[in-house]
Amino acid sequence: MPLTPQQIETFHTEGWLFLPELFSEEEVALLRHEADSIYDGNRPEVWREKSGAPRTAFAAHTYNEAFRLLGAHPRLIEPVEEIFGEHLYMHQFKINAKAAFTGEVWQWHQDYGTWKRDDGMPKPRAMNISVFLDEVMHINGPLLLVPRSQHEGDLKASHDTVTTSYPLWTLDEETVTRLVKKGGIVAPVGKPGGVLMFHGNLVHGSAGNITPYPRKIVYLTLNAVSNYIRTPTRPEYIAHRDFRPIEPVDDDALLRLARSHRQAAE
Ligand SMILES: O=C(O)CCC(=O)C(=O)O
Repeated sequence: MPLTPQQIETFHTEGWLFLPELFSEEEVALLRHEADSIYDGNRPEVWREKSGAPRTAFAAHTYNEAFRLLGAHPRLIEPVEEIFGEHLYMHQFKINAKAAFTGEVWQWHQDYGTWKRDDGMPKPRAMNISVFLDEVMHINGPLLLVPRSQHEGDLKASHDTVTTSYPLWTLDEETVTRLVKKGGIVAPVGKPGGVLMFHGNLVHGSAGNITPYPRKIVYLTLNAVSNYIRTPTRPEYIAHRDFRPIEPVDDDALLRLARSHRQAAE
């Protein structure tokens, strides 16, 4: 379903857009189940918190059928193609766990800050579009966004390799305070199946999760094909080198797979 002109305008002004219930419970239940079995395995693409709990699983679309279909799903690819007016390839794919009781912080940052410095991405013509696999609540570490901060461009950042297990180019407190004074902070919440898209320069982060409620979110980082990365430094499974345009699958492909899994289990 194409974005409405009003949604496109909101995205350009505010830097983010939330689309509730874009995926059904049947579709999301399969993804949740597959995510948990990926976390339970010991693939090198699964990164862990210092406690050993899963933090993120990279590149599941390359080895798991349900996530392959999600990574080429028209409900995710088409809105981003509409914004950029160009075909897209997958720059990064990750399933962030924010595990119950132990999920750790994501420091304040802009995604493009890392894509530019670590991967040599020329312009902020990439963005994250994310799918909630669990209910995201105000209490279980939702994403915190600073609306309209994308208009500030690429901000000064420093490489934080110590706060968490995942190195990130992060913003200082003075910068975040200045931008929050202007734009405030929002925390989009919603049921599993909701989709959040946000501009590559939108300032965001998330707090730790000390509740018994896990908060899994899948992030597709979709990059305009002409904006392919020039000087990657991170492993292939974190910053992909396959720049071929994504060909969307059928809209019901994930639902069909969910049904076939269910039948096989009965
Ligand atoms: O999942 C989260 O809480 C934050 C993830 C994030 O900020 C990112 O991947 O850039």
